[in-house]
Amino acid sequence: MSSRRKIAGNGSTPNADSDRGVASDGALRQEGEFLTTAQGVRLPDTDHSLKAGERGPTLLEDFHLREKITHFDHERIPERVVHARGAAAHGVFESYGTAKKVTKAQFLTKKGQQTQVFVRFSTVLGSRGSADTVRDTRGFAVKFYTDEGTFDLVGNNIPVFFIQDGIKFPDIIHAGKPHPDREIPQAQSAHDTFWDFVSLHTEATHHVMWNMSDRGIPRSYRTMEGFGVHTFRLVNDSGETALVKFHWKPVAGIHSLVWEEAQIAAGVDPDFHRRDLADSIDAGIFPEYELGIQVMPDDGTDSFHGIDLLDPTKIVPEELAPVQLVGKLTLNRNPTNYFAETEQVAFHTGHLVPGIEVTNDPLMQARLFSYLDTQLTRLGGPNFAQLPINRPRCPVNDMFRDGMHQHAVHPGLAPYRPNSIDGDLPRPASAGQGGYVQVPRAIEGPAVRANPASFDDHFSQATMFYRSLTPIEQVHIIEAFTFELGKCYEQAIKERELIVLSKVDTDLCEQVAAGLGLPAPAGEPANDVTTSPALSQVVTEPGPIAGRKIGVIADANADLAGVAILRGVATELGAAVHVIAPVGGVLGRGRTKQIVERTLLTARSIEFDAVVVAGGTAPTNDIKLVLLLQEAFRHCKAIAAWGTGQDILEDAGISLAAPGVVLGKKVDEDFTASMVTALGLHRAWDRAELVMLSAVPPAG
Ligand code: HDE
Repeated sequence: MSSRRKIAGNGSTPNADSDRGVASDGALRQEGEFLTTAQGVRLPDTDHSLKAGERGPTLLEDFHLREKITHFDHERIPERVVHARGAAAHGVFESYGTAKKVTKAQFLTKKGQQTQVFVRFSTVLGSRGSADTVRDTRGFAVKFYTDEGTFDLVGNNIPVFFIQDGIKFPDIIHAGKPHPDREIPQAQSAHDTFWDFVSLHTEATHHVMWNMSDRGIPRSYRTMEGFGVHTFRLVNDSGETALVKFHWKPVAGIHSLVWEEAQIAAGVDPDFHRRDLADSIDAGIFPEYELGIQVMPDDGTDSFHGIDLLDPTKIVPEELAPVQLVGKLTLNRNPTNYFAETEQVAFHTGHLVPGIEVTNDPLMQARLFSYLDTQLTRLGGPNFAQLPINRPRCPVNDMFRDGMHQHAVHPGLAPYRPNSIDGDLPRPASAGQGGYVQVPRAIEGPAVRANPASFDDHFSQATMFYRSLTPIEQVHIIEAFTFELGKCYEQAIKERELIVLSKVDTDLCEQVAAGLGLPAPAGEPANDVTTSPALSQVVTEPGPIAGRKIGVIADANADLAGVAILRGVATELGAAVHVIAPVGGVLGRGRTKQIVERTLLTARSIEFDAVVVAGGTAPTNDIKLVLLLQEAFRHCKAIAAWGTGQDILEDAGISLAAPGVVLGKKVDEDFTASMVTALGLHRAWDRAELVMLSAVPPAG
């Protein structure tokens, strides 16, 4: 092994170029095989401080001790004020070329064009160490390193926002964060200040409905939609404009956890989503999303079918403006270093490229200020664009100079324009030369602190959302409201939120009121709302199973040949099989050999999309096995068994006749096909009635 390779094991890369310690991606790397100080002086010992005698005091002259501790003392930077908890991946975006009609942005216009990307997923409310599976909105921020400059699509997994005007952002975030006296609860909306705010700001109602729905607890980042939320203005080569909303459609389908799973995961595996993301990429099951656009005419009204396109609490139903697919994102590489990449990445809604412009949405306008401003504190000065993860992958000549953490050694004398010293460079670029020239848009009107009247409708789309869902999805919303409001101490807040719900849907309001033991106020929900079936995430046809996890319970006596066949079928389709046995080790030998990856002690049902009991497995009275099977059953997951494995299911109290329970004599084609179908449906919701997680009393 070469010395370069050895260094690679120490955090360096084999492709470091001739510039000492600088790799081909421009990042600084550690190099050399000897331990040194930050100044490169070789060190004989980093385990003992310099002392006056073995039992004596430490000497101030120990420059290595002081340098090491000082650097450690300053290892942390301020966490993001929102979206602090995140996980990220590198990837590639490939354009279908279909957006050429509406935009001149080159990374979207050329068919097959590939652009490097970095994507950071996040929760909003929690601190950096909080759990992944809390009920919250998820960030979905994508940095496209295009040849024309960096474009950031800083979106969420929910297509609307709580507030219509960015000036209220600090207020909603203060309300959602832990209470200032005790700093609890962490990463939760189930507390008084959140519900106080949203019940007093009814423009939040639509977003709250999404948060309380299954969208608030995604199964995985791989199975989550993304939205740009605001309306953007796209400009094509001929200067024609269109209003557009961006969507990310996960190829693996949209799937969520059930609430009990989310709660268990928060304790059993707080890293549930980031582990899944990293593991999938490591396993070569790359998360994929198609980028889509809804295109609306830019006719000067900024509205479409009566929907105000500048109001970020409104969606445009897909039935009115279909999502046209324009490219595919594939996440194919995990970050090398969490801090350098995931933590230091700096997104900004103002990172735009020619062909993509903003609109007057007052939420978007405030964001255009906030992101650059927040990076100054978080990343310690104005030069964060020089950090490797933030560096554009095209020439940069900005005439910016100096400042904290300046990495460049700028030659030349004249960072100003025009100049007669440095050859009058850099020079401005016209639109024809790729310059970002805004489409001229007329702006006039008195300076007022007011919203247009069209922003006053706070309920009709909340009603549309609720009524577009299937009954089981509605039950989940009812349960979520009942849980969250049930955690509030203030009676007045619960009562006020019930008044809000009475304006969304009578049945919803009555069911939540019944759960809270309060009277349901009479409201006047809109009756003439057209539903949008595209809003439901329940599938009726089985979808792909790539990325799904199957837990197979087996032991040394089990039909390991059957396990091997099941593994073969699953692997072919991109799903993973993990053998769960009473103790660790290896089962069997030769072609049917199975490595035990989980034991009954380390496995928990939340990890798996399906649980299977292998034929021949010896019955056990281990309560952990009963718990595993019952949880998977209660969460409506696919359950299967072959041969005598069925007896183990029955012993655990699983009804063999229940929907989504697959049985077979052996692992043959019928058995595996039924398994694949059950997994592709994600959950056997028909089972839900048998296993209601909480009994919501009937209204009235
Ligand atoms: Fe953000 N938001 N935001 N936001 N946002 C931040 O920027 C802000 C909003 C979103 O993974 C901050 O670098 C304001 C909507 C994501 O690094 C900050 C307003 C949407 C991320 C900020 C909003 C988002 C952020 C904090 C109201 C969805 C994480 C740290 C006007 C479309 C990006 C940072 C990452 C992060 C401000 C509303 C998405 C403070 C003022 C709406 C995904 O600048």
